[in-house]
Amino acid sequence: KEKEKTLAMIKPDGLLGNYTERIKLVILEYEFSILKETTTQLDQDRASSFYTEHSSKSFFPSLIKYMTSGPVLVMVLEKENAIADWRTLIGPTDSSRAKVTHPNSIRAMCGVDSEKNCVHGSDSLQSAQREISFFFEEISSDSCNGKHFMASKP
Ligand code: YYY
Ligand code: MG
Repeated sequence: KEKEKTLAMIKPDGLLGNYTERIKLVILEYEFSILKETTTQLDQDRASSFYTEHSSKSFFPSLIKYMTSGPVLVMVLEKENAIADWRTLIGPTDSSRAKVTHPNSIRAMCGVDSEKNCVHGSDSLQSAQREISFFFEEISSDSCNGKHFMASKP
């Protein structure tokens, strides 16, 4: 089976709570390679764009406020079945439920509720490609005639 890439993010409460090293130990224990990583501060526009699929949800304004409240750490993880395996490791969206139903998941370990859930993982091949490009392949239209640079995609 071919290797797959996914986007993982440690959200503001994960960084604030000093969970980065613990999360990276899980990443290495499960034999993901960390191909790229960067720390960035999202502003309103970028956070809204990242979560555009949820823009009509009632929780959206609060989510954007939270996601812009501090820096995030984004990583491109690679291994066989990376997208599904990372989603399994992080657990359900609501950390308070995860603590009951998936106590060994990352969201159970370091999240709080359905908003402050500590980590993100791409949910499909399509979103993984979009989200990796969102953080790591922003080439200005001036520098490549409006075409996206695809070199690091499989
Ligand atoms: O993919 P995942 O992060 O597990 O959940 P989504 O349903 O895609 O929601 C994205 C994001 O939105 C979630 O990580 C926290 C936030 N959110 C929320 O604040 N309140 C909810 N009831 C549901 C989701
Ligand atoms: Mg999602």
